[in-house]
Amino acid sequence: MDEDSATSGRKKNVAIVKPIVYGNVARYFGKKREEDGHTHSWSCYLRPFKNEDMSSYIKKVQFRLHESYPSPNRVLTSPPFEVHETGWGEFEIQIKIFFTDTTEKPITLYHLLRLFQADPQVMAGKKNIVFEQYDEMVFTDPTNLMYQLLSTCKPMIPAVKHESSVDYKEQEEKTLQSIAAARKKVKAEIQELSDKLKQSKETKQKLRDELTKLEDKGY
Ligand code: SLL
Repeated sequence: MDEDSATSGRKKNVAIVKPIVYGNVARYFGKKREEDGHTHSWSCYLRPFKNEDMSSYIKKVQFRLHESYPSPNRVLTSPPFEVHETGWGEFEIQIKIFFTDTTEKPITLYHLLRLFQADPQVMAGKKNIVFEQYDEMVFTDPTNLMYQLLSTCKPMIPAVKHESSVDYKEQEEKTLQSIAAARKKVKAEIQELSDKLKQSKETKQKLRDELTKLEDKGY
């Protein structure tokens, strides 16, 4: 038996990070549809941030829609993991990711389906609205099987092109800048507090000395 299977089938002290993007695109029909009152077409999706075939380690993805939809539990067992629908209202979609190795706990994400945006082009149905979010799935001490699948993941061929309104490079830079600014602020606050502490200690010492002097004088 090798060392890994000896430790209850898990790779210890290992964390594998899989960046993902999830969200929705939507487009206004231009008017309300007579037969069902629907106004928009939309799709909700989960996809890898970088091009890779997630089907090796994802067994299925379940999108739970609003109860007003027929069979609201939509299950996809292969990529692309997305649901195409039409509707009239916004609601929260639960996205649950099940893994190939069922001992790995499923991950649940929530996405608020967005249909509306105060943009004249979007409101006229001339432009899609894209509302998505970057996130990371972190597999800590993955099972040996998951470790194998996660680390040998292949790209999708041909690569899938996606429309996206988000400039992730810019977002990353901005996030790093705000982290740096926050660090600087916290450092300054720590400095200020330790200066105050030092002062208080000096005052305390002075008072103590004076007290000793007074006691020596017999007060
Ligand atoms: C709202 N709380 O009132 C939300 C509910 C429901 C969305 C939104 C129709 C589905 C169907 C649909 O778009 N439901 O009729 O097939 O805004």
